[in-house]
Amino acid sequence: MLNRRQMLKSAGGTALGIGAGLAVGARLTAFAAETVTLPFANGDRELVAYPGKRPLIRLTTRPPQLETPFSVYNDGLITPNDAFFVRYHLADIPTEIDPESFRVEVKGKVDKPLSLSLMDLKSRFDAVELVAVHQCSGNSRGFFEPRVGGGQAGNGLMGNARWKGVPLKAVLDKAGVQAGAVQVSFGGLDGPVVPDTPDFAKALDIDHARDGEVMLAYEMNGAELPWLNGYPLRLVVPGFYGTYWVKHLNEITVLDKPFQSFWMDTAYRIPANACACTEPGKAPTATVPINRFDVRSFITSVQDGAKLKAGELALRGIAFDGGYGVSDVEVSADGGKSWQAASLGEDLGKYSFREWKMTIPLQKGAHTLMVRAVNRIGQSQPMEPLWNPAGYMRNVVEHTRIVAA
Ligand SMILES: Nc1nc2c(c(=O)[nH]1)N[C@H]1C(S)=C(S)[C@@H](COP(=O)(O)O)O[C@H]1N2
Ligand SMILES: [Mo]
Repeated sequence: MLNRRQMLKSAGGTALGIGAGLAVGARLTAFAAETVTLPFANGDRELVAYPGKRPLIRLTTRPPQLETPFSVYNDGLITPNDAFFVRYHLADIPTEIDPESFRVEVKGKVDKPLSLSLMDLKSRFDAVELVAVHQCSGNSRGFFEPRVGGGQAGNGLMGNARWKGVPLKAVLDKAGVQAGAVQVSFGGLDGPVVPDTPDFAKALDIDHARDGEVMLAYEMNGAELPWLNGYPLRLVVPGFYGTYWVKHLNEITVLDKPFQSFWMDTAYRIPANACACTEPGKAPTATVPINRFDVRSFITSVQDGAKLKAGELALRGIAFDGGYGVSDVEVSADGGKSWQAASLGEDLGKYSFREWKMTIPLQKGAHTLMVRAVNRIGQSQPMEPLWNPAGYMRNVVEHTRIVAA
């Protein structure tokens, strides 16, 4: 038996517990291996290894916020657990969780409140699996012009994993949702250090919560959830931004009124218009809670600024959207004047990264490569970046400048 109460030391001196996968007595020390520079002002970051993680790009120390180095996305369609990004709002993150005594409470407007152990979830419900992209609303925020406040991330606050768990619908059905229910709220084990800071909590509309896809996940890529990704249980909300994917999930409450919380009413809101954008520098007149991903695509095989050999260039990358599924990916090698269809790789499901590939002839000289994706309902990506005050939802067609000799 592994002793999950094992404490580990990180570089900041904070004790961090660790999930399965490490033998009793193992000690990991977060250490700075090297530094990287993200391509915007003040983009210098340390690469730091935390428990259960390979060296990742550190945004903040307390709580740990870690970004995936972009090269990882070229290694395969599934993002390995030890490379998956980490985001927390509140500094008091759990350092000790006993998997035997852990319970998730299901309460509020239900006929029969439940208190479920991990064993209950695994033995009393049918397990489901789904490949889905998880992405922070503020992924790529560091590229916003004019700059906006918040974590100055490059493109590494996203990842694609195979999640396994129990449909939230099955758990709600067992508890018996009462007539008049309108939303379900979710809370986790982490909390604020200062009592005045609002505890992190999110809510979904009742129909969304019961769509059969929203999942209480206890496994990620065939292993227990990494500690920093929400061990032992997290909410998975396919196609929706990461803010709803509550980690260390221990409270599910059915409500007969819309949930009131700083994290729904004030934070994580976007302009209430079709582009979720405002004129740069301007505040929106009306807002709505952030919801589904927009369409994005990236070249992963070539980095901006690369020096290459003229001849043939094999390009590949990833594309994804909020769950309609990517239907087409096009590549331009002349700065957007002409576009050609790329071929799509294996379909791991409509919520997954989709691989694309294309080989282009490469003349000597400087070139600007671009990629854009279209989803099954015809949504695509803007040629010019859209702006909003919180720095959410960047999905501009990216430019990759290369020189061939
Ligand atoms: N308990 C808890 N869950 C949380 C958060 C948090 O601060 N606490 N942050 C949310 C946000 S904004 C994001 S982007 C994702 C990050 O998940 P990850 O750390 O597994 O990548 O967790 C979400 N769930
Ligand atoms: Mo986030």
